[in-house]
Amino acid sequence: MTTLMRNYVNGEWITTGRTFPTLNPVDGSHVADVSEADQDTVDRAVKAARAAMDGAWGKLTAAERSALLHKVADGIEARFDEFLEAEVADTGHSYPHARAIDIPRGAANFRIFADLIKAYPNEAYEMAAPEGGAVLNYSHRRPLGVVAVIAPWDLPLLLLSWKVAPAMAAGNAVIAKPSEETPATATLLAEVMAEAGVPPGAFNLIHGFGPNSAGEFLTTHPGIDGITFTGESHTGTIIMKAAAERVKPVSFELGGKNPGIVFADCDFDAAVDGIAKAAFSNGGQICMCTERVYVERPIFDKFVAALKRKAEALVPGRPADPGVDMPPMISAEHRDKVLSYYRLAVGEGATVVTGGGVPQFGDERDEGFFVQPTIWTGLGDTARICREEIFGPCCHVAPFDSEDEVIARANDTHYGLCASIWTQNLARGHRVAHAVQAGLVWVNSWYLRDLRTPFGGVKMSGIGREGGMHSLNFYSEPSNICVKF
Ligand code: NAD
Ligand code: 6OH
Repeated sequence: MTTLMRNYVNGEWITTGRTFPTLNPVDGSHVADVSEADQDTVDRAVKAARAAMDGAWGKLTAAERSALLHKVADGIEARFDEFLEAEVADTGHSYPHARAIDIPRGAANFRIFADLIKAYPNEAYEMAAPEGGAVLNYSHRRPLGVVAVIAPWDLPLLLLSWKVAPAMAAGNAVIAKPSEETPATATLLAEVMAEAGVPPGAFNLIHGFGPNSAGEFLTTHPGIDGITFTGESHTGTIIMKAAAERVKPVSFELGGKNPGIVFADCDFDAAVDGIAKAAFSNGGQICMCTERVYVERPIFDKFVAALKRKAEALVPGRPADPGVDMPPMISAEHRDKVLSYYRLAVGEGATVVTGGGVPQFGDERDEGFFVQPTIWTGLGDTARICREEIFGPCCHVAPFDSEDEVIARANDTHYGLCASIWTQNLARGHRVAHAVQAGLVWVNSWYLRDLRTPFGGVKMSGIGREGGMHSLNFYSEPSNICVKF
């Protein structure tokens, strides 16, 4: 029997007249049908969220919300295997990846914000009143109200919960829309919310697409008090215009064209390993992946050869295949986009060091959406494949001759999400990290995350920071209370 994933509104499961299918990207097989939220469903979700703010949910203390969110984390852990199977079926992620990252981070996101909300400090200032007497100013934080969460497909549960958890910890009612490509773990999350006893309307789930569908209905809705979004920069510009109509706050984590900078004094093996991870993890489908690699000239040839060996050792395949570490692209459409860049690279005159095509399996995986990990050299920085986000397992590697030169080239982009720097000269590591225009810079590592730290991008890579107290700052608004006594 075909599974139907439904919308979850005001504690009830809702179907509409329209459904859309989701496919398993490993072999193109049908996973489930999904009920697409229409305008009426979105209206009901907004109304339910508002009622929750005015009702049981809005009356909970921070400690009570914290306890509920820990129960949500418990619920994810208790149903770990169901979440795992759901994420793997939607994304084609390998089991080791989903087991180590996708699902544990879903639970961890709820735990960290459940803990932080209990330690969230308020400011207080004392001063003397001019006419005598004392004055105490202190800030009192209120939730924004009804928050729209729009998530992408690359790390579905991780990225949705990264925003749902702090929004709810801060006391907001949430309407979450997962990507149309990956609705399964969000649907399980709604079940867990219900089981944990989250009051109706505090967490609502709507399914659908962006334009002229659930995403647009939600982000243009007059009843929304804030929007938090992860996805493409272009989508961010559309959502920001919608939010501007009513001057609503937005928090955006958007695209990137992230540089990896490798100095000749690096720990060579660690740098090759780190850049290979940064370029090819999850098939390059993580916003922090590296598609521009700059290598100091004395080690350039040796580095390219070593990176080629890493790329060619990657194993594409089914999530349970032994050693698999190269998942498919999320969809046929995304595969076609990546392949169009593979063709463009050749058209632009790149040297294809490895890859550039589609792996052949001779079985059902040929119906899936795989591409080969690909490395190019030989292009200038103005080439389109060196400037546009591809979001696939590919990178261009270019030589450089000086620190100043590589900083300028790394910064010559509209994006600014993250960068990695590889050097054993710590002073240089700090110096270059300060000069690179990015929201996150790793020195001798990549995608090491401490969830308390600010996360987000500069330029077209985003607006605002989430993570730890930065998230709680976005999802609440301070009022200054000034008391004379
Ligand atoms: P996308 O922008 O196409 O879609 C993201 C979400 O927005 C989906 O849920 C989609 O349905 C919705 N959406 C699309 N158009 C909309 C509209 N007009 N109004 C409202 N909602 C709309 O992005 P994607 O293809 O799902 O994800 C890949 C992109 O996301 C890449 O650019 C990647 O860099 C970026 N990304 C960034 C981060 C980050 O933290 N900076 C993290 C993950 C992904
Ligand atoms: C983007 O694809 C990945 C973002 C990762 C996080 O937000 C995180 O918290 O690890």
